[in-house]
Amino acid sequence: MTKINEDTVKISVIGLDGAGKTTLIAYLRYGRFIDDISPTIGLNTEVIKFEGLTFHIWDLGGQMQFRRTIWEQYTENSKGIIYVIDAANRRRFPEAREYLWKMMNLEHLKGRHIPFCILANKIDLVPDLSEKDLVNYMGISSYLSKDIRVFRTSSKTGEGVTKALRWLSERIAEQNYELPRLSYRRIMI
Ligand SMILES: Nc1nc2c(ncn2[C@@H]2O[C@H](COP(=O)(O)OP(=O)(O)OP(=O)(O)O)[C@@H](O)[C@H]2O)c(=O)[nH]1
Ligand SMILES: [Mg+2]
Repeated sequence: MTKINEDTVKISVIGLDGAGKTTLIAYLRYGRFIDDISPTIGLNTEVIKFEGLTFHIWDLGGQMQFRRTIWEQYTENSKGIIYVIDAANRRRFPEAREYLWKMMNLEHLKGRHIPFCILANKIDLVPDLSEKDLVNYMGISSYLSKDIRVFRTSSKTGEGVTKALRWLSERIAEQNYELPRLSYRRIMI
């Protein structure tokens, strides 16, 4: 079991219930699709090594009752946020958009250059949906910056998962005072 120490980077994974957060984390952990995952009640944490970095991943339940309390509380001190959207469920885009905006404007996240990795997940079900489409649906075209990006992913096929994580870890490493040590570790491991 990987230990948590001061080099471990805290990341919070949020998004509506059923978006595929826990499945994504399971993909990262086991390298394959795990299809019998139950809805997350409250939160779970997982420690994952990714390209020489150790991520302490906080998987925050997406059901309504967890959004106000757990999302707000447990994103504090995160070095990065992953916001997962079910790209195949257009009916819930307005709700996904509402909470994305809420979180981007949260006091402890806003203006602090904490990278937001927004995932158009379940892209295997809607292969024609582009990143630009999702940006438009979420109303975030003017928010996109070097800290806020959208990636097309599938927690089923693994498409886009490594690319998104790599971007997030690079952004975190760049903005972190531990940069030299992180870079050194990345090369050595
Ligand atoms: N086709 C497809 N199905 C997916 C994908 N990701 C997740 N699923 C399915 O979507 C359902 C919900 O996945 P979860 O990982 O439990 O979703 P969650 O975001 O953790 O949901 P909460 O824990 O309730 O917040 C499951 O049946 C998954 O198998 C994906 O990329 N493609
Ligand atoms: Mg879950």
